[in-house]
Amino acid sequence: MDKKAVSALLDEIAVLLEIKGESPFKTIAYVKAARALLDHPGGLDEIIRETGLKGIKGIGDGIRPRIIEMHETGHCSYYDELRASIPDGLIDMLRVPGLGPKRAKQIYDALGVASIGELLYACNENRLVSLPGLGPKYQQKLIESIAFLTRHAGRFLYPDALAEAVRLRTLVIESGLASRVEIAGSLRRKKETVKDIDILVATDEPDRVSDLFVSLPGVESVTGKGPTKTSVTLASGIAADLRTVTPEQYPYALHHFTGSAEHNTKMRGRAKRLGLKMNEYGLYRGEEIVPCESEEDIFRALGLAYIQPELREDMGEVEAAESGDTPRLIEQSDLVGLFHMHSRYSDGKDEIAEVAEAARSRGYRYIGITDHSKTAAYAGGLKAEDLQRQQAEIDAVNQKYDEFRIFKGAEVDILPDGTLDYPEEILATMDFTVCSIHSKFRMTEEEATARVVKAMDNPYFTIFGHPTGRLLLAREGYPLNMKRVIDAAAERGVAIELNAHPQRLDIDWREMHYARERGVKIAISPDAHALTGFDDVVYGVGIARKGRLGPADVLNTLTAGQFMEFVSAGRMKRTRRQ
Ligand code: DGT
Ligand code: CA
Ligand code: ZN
Repeated sequence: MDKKAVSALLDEIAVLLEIKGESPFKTIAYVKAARALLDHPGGLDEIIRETGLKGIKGIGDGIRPRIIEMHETGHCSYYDELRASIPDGLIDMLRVPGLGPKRAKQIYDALGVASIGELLYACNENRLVSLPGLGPKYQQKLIESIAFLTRHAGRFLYPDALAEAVRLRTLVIESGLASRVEIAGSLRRKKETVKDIDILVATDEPDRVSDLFVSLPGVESVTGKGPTKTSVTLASGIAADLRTVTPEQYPYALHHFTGSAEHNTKMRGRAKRLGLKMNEYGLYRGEEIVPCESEEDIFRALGLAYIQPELREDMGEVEAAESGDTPRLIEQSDLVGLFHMHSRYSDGKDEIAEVAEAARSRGYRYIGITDHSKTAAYAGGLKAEDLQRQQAEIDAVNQKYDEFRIFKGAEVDILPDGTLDYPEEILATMDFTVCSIHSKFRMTEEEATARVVKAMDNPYFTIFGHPTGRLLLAREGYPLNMKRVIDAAAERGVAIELNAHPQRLDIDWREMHYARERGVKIAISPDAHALTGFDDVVYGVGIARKGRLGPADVLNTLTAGQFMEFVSAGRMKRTRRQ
């Protein structure tokens, strides 16, 4: 087991201990050890070899041998013991958002509820309200959470599925049995969540490729094995389909299996109108194949400019390609700077100087530091005096650089009444702000929209942070009339964030088309709480491409000077409106 797997298992032990009602100290010790291990530099092999796990703050004597056992044997007898003493259904219930281990155990003990289905039944029968500390509101929340879970069941976050897909692809390539191997489906389209992995292979030896595929490490079960399609389920729970075609069929198949189904339907309709027939194996005029060596050739044969995979969602991309232009979509290398990062002053892990150096070494020319504002106490929100110290420190670090700049900002809470969480005289000390909602999510669409629009009236509002507050596969956002929000942003010279965290990817790409039309700039932001957060930028770029954004649509392609002009233009616009 590697560091990540061991750390995850320690976290699981903590959860099991909590279900068992063990002392909180014991539980916390495992959570701390998990965290400490993850944060310790280097791989697990290296850490154990160099330290024997001794002298690492957070890893105590009791837990050390368990980690070594996991590392050496790939499992943990203590965990196995705990796990065997708790019903599977009870563990499964923890997938319900908002249901923690303690409450799950309470409901299990009192009502004998031991599965998600039984839990839903018990809620609908109004049985939870009789339990101490649980009321009708909580019961209703669980009903909604279960509905959410069912709706999103069987989907995976993009980076999780991508990592598995890349691993499988590499192994197939290394076999030397295939001339082409590509990840297709929703992963190739860079969708925020995916149902499964689709891998397409061009080969003259389909049987050998299929045999190899089912024997790859991580394959837990084989769910289908036909002449052209092999289906497996991986240990991580993700299903993967492998399709084999001949090298001649490959371009047509690549287009077909990239999808989306809706895009394909549109393309087939177009082919038909041109007197052609299109399927996964070819493009035909009567009996004769229209020869294509690449996807570009296929689009050309249909009188279309090339359409990048990210755009193939039947969101107007086929119509746009009729005019012959392939849009220049944003690339990571277009990003000049990054906004929205946290430092140690609030809930970030690193010093401002470290964040700056990490950004600079990755080629960025500026960053915006945005620690949390005072009301966000759970995230170490900054009081006025902390902010002063933080800004002095930024000034000091900025002194060291000529060609790099740290902008002073804050992630300012938009309070329930639509005011910002700092008074004007404090906001005036900042170069810019990211303003976001972190409290009182339960609002009607009208209330939420009014809250945001009112906040945007404030001249110091620069970027609207993670607009819907959603957490993919875990939590729906608050209801927001995004069209009205985008209109308001356009009128006030406010930018909107595309939060690049893979669980957020918020604003949604489907809304970005309208933002682009209205000329609202989108800031692709890592919302980094540690240096690893820089790695998330690529996911934001992928989603921005799905939203058809080019360099001119993105706020952080501006130079530092242009950005300052953007901020003051927005301020002036709003001051004049007041
Ligand atoms: P998902 O749900 O994340 O797996 O999304 P996809 O797009 O990967 O969907 P999937 O795995 O069911 O199918 C892979 C590709 O196969 C899809 O992108 C397009 C093609 N395909 C699947 N079903 C249909 C269909 O009913 N009609 C057409 N024209 N193409 C389809
Ligand atoms: Ca798929
Ligand atoms: Zn936030």
